[in-house]
Order: sequence, then C-alpha cells, then structure tokens
Amino acid sequence: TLEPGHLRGQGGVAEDDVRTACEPEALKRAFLDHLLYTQGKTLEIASHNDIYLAVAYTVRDRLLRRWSHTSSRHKRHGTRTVAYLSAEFLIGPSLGNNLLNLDITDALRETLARLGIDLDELVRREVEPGLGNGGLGRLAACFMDSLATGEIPAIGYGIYYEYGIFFQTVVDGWQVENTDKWLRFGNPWAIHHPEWGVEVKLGGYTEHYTDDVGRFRVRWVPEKTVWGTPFDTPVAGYKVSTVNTLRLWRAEATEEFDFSVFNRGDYLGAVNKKVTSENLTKVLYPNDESHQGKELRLEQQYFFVACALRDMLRILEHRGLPVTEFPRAFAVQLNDTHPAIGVAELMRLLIDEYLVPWEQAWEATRATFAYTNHTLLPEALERWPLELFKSVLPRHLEIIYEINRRFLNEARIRFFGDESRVFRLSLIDESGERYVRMAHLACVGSHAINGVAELHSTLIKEQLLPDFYAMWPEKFDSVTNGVTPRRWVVLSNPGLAALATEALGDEHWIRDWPRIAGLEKHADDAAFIERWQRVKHTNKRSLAALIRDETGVVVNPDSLFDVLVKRIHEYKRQHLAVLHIVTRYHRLKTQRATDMVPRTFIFGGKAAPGYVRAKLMIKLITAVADVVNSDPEVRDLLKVVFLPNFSVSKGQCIYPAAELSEQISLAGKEASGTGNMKFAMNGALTIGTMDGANIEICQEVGAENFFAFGMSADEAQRLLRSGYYPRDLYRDDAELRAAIDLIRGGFFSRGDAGLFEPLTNDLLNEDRYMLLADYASYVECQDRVDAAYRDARQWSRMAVLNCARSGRFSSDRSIAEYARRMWHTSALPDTGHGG
Ligand code: AZC
Repeated sequence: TLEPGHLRGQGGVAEDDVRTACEPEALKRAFLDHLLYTQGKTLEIASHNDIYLAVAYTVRDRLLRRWSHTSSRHKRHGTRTVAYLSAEFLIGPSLGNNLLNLDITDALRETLARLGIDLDELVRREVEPGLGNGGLGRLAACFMDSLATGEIPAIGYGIYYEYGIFFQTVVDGWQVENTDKWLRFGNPWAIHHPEWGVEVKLGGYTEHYTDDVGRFRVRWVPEKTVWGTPFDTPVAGYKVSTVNTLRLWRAEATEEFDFSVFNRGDYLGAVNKKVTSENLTKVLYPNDESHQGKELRLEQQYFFVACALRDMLRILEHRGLPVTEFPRAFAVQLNDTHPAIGVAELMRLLIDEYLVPWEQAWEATRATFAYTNHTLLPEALERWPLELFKSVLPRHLEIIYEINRRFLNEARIRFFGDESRVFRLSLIDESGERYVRMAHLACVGSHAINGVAELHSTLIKEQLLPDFYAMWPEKFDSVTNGVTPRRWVVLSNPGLAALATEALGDEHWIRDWPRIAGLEKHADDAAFIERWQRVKHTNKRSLAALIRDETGVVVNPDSLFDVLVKRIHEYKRQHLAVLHIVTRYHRLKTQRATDMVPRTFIFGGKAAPGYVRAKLMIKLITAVADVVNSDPEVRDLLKVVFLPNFSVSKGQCIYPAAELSEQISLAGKEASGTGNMKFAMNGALTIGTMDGANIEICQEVGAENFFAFGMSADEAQRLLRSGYYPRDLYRDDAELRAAIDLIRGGFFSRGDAGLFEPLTNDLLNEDRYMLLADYASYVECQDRVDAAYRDARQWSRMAVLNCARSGRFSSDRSIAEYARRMWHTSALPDTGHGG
C-alpha cells in the first residue's frame, strides 16, 4: 500500500505542474481571469453566483490537469477499469470536497480573503445536485471517492437528470414537493462532451435475415432513436494524483427537427418530438425502495446503460484492443438491478453488431458483470410486464429468452426432476401476468453477487435467491457498506478532525481510517474528553442555529440530541420513535417525571410523493412536535423538530452534532444502512435493532457501548409465523395503549380522530413491521440511554470508543474488498516515472 502523502517527493512533472498552479498568486490570477473571461464580470459588479462559478472553474482547472495525466496513464498501462453503473449518484456539494482533496483549502481561503471574499460562505451556500434518493445513491458517491483515493481506475456511469430529487418543504405539517432546478445557475463541475455522443434505439421490432455471406443475422428496427451525450465530472482522490471520471448522460433529440414532419408543415409536431426525446433524462424517479413499472423508467435505465457500454467500446477501440478484450478492460458493477439490462445489451452488441459467437459472448458478459443487491423488500424488486418490455426493447426480450432457455436447461440438469425449482429460477415470472425479473437477469449474467452487510447477504442466500444460491454458491459474497471519512468526518466535522490529528500525531487516519483506533487510548484522559465535549457542543450549537433558522424552533444545546434522519418508510419505523416520544410526553403529563433527561428529537427525511402512509408519518411527527413544543409544562425536557429537506448538505450539519443515532428498522429489513456509520464515526451512540450493519457496528464498538433492543431477524420471523397479534400487545401494555390512544383520539390533531387512523389502525390490526412487538424493549432501552447520559464523562467515553472503533466502516475498506474479490483490479498510482 501507499504511504500517505506519497505525492511529496514523487509525482514527477505532472505534479510539479499542479503544485505551481496551486500557489496563491496563480490561484488569484486564475480566479480573476475566470471572473472576467468566463463570467464577464469584474469584482465590483460580480454577484455571489459569479464569484462561486469563477472559484469553481479555478478549482476545476486544477482537477483537469491531474485528470488528463490520469487518463493517459490509464491508457498507457491498459489496466482493468471499474465501470460503476448506477441510476443514482448522490454526490453532494463539490467545492469543499475538491479543495480538501486537492489540498488547497487554506491557500485559496487566504487568496480570496485578500480580495474580500469569504470562501467558507461559498462552500456553505453551494447548491448540491440531488441525483439520488438515499442510501443507494449516496453509497455510489462514497465509492467514487474511495476508488479515486485508492487510485483504482474507474468511471461512474449514470444519468444527468435535469431535475434531481424534489426539494421538500413542510406546509402545515405536510410534506410539499418542489422541483429541484439544480442546473438553473449552471453546473461548473461538469464538462459536456457532445463529440462522444451515442445513438440509442428504442421500441420498434426485429427482422431476422441471412446476410450476403450466408450468416444468420438480426436487425433491430427501432421506433425512435435518441441521442445521448455525456457530462464528465472529475472525481479527485484525497491528496493523490488520480482523478477519475463520473460520466452522466443526457438525452437529446437525434436531430434538431424531424424534417419529414417539418416539411409537411407541422412545425410544432416536429419540435414536440425533440421535447419528447429530452424528457427521457428530465427527472429522477423519487421512489426509494419501491418499484414503479413505468415505461419512461425502463427507457431511462436502458438509455444510460446503452450509452455506458457504447462508451466502453469506444475506449476499447481507442486503446487499440479487440472487442473480445472487453472483460479484461472493464469490470462492470451493477448497483442494484437498475442497470441490469446491461447484461442483455452487452450480449446484443457482441452478437448482433460484432458477430461474436453466442458462447464466447456469454462468457465475456459473465466475466464482465457483478451485481450488488441493496434490498430484500419485495416491493423494491424490479420486474417489468412482458408486453411493456417488449414494446421498448424487442431485441433484448429475444436475447433474454435465449439466455433463459440455455440457463433453464442447465438448471434442469443440475436439479434433475425439480420442475418447480426451474419455474422459480426462470428469468420470466409466469405465475400470473408475465414479467421479466431483473434480479434473475443480473444473477445469471454476473460472476459475483453480493449483499451489503453480513446479515443481508445471509438473507439473500437463504430467502431472496435460495435457488440461485443452490445453483452457484460460489458466486455469492458479502461486502459490508462503508462511507468516506473525507466527507463525513474531515469536511463535516472539522473540530473532530483537528482533535484526531493532534491526538494521533498526523493526518494518516484520513486515508487510513482504521488508524482512528488510536483515539481509544485517550478515552480515559480527562483533558481529551473535555476537548471532545467542546467539539460536540460547538457542533450542537451550529445545528441549533440551523434548526432555529429553518423551523423557528429554539432548542437547548445542552439537551441530548437524539436524531433520526433517513428516507421516511414504514420499515424504518419513524413512527416507533414517535410512540416513544408520546410515551415520554404522557409520563410528563401524568407523573412528575422530573428525573427525565432533557432531549431534543430531531427528524429529517423525504417521503416518496406517492407514498401516502409515509407522508402521514411526517404529519404525525410535526403534529406531535407542535403540541409538545408549545406545552409550557414540558419546558425544556422534550423538544421535537422536523428539519425539512434532508440532503447531503444537511447531513453534514447533523451527523457531527448527534449524540444518539436512531437505527430502529425491523430486524431483517434494512439491508445495511450507511447513516448508522456516519453517526458512529462522529461519536454518536446508537440505539438500534440487530439489523443490517447495526449488527457489525455493535460487534465492533462493543455491546456495552451500544443500545441494542428488539427482536432479532430470526425472532421476528418466528413470531410472524407463529401468529402475530398486535392488538394483544396494545391491550396488555398500559403505556403503549396510552400512546396510541392519544394519537388516535385526535389529541395531536385538534380533535380530528380520523387523521392518523390509517397509521394507528394498521398498527393494531396488521403491523407488518412489528412496532408493537419491539415497543416495550425500545422504551426500556431509551430509559437506559437516559441513565447513561446523566454521567456526561462516561457518555463521552463511550462516544470516543464508538468513533475509535469505527475503523471497519470506511468505504475505502469496502472498495478494497470489491477490487480484490469481484473486480480483480488494483491501484494504478502515479509513480512519477514516465509522466
Ligand atoms: C439502500 C438500503 O435500504 C440501505 O440499507 C443500504 O445501506 C443502501 O441501499 C446502500 O447499500 N437501498 C436503496 O436505497 N434502494 C434500493 C432500491 O434498494
């Protein structure tokens, strides 16, 4: 492995070049030049946005110097490149991150300060691209950071949505969605490359024919074609010379006007066709873990995958390699099934366009792809109605049939006489209306299949894909998720970063996160603990200020900051947290519960616009907040806030200020979770179920430093099988009954007893996510949290241990595992020899 800071003294000409460009005078010159020549402004009349853009271009120039050296190095060495295919990349704001990775924050801050410009304000006010929903998209962004930092050649392929995830406001307690026009003021980080445009076919039919030399061929006659062009965003590694590429595709009309229509005099019709093509990449589907069988979504998926594979073929050709070298040149990772159509598309390209024989094409395809599953929820599993699929991708359906025919023959031999298993394995679901099963296509077409935490990977093998596991046990693997400590500690929590560097004696922990273990020996040092507490308190004060600005609620920075931020979903059980808050409130009103620890409950997260129940959960949180916060009897003991529009930027303010991390999904439902890792790294203690990566966090930090509650995945399933009667739990638990009755009696809805009925009735009658079964254990565990928090010194000690023992949860570790076990790639660092 590389020594941290290996750039110094090595790196050769390229690095000298970059370093000179990063000196204060050069930075100043570049900034003023961009202001004048790119923005057309002088400092006197420049707007905030002009200044931001000129700064961003100045930084991008420096990235591009390294980027050009990186790409020529990759070309020269011809090593295997990782192509990370993902419908979402939730990268967050770029400026601060790029400055950090280029190591020019201080130089630029000083340079700009002399011009009267506050760099930190530019960083704070930067708008972020919301090109993802939640965990899956953010994971892709953390992986891009770790790939670059690990100097692994990689390209992220995805979609350049014009509208990202909606902007959430809360009106009268309800979520309201607003469009996210993130490109309105320009995106300085990406470079458009129309010259690398790709034509993508859609719809139509196929023709089977014999060519002049007597070969059997298939021609796809599309109904329409769209033009895809890439926007490249440079992705710099932390203090290394590697700069990789995030390549996102935008759809355009193939021709400005359809002249045949135009000539008929239908001008508007011609323009309309252009608009329709451009609709393809207009908007990100705002569903997290629920599949919507919409034609446009299938087109989006195929569009970006087709562009990506074409682009890889272009690179291959540019490197002078034959198409059969594809798997040696690229390792393609499928981030869930959204890009799984890539399996059929690569087959189509190889057999139809390059005339590679089926067997050879299939071998190359399987060697190329690997598939990561991110969820066990049945409603998230993608399957496309056969007729819809056929109308969009007629040739791919034929190819899928052929893949399936060969695969099922193999299965029949392997599972002799077991036709029901063959039926279950099929790529086509024929149990009712017929569907194409994308997870099955991904499994058959990949050489590796992995889950994202140990429990999740086990459940994939035992419950989600047991027949595939029986067929190919060797394909199944597990890679626990991770998050990048650059963004989630260094950028978000500068106080903690400074403390860590001082305590550890150097900055090596930033690229080698397990070294954070060195903090452990300071856990009993009173002076260190005091400083740790000061950092946390400063972060809590900043968050309190943000909460006041955004919601008007004044919270006490000396109260326990108890945080639940993530997408709103029933399986994540935000309403369980509400039941606990209502229980506390009820105790306050009915007993003189004076020994209660003052707490601020902070919620954040978006609900899918069509997910009525999740939106009602937001209303429930805000309704409880309104009552509790305005009850004078409650005083400072209980505050509830819902911070609108949870995003990467918001997360950067929230995780560092949190003391208690709520990870309360029903065991067996959360594949991994990654927020849980961000909290632990920033020294929050977790209250959590034995679900996803919580289990591994608990193992690492030690059960004595973790508040575990609730049923295990096994216990939950057994209870469900033996008959689960939530109403009995309600009947037998007075506190639970009181909490539910307050809600359904209309106490939090000005007497409107009907408002929350969809939620409370469900809890009493079905309770799919078994809140009532875990309620008592959760509340009891929260009482233990209170007791622990009363000893501030001991609490901080546990917090330090959580951070110090989070070494496993860096995405650098995840990427190292993928690289070794799935991709068979290694780092290609700049040695400084040969430029
Ligand atoms: C999420 C999982 O819910 C979360 O547990 C995991 O940490 C994350 O992926 C990254 O692996 N899944 C999604 O966001 N969406 C889908 C479709 O699975």
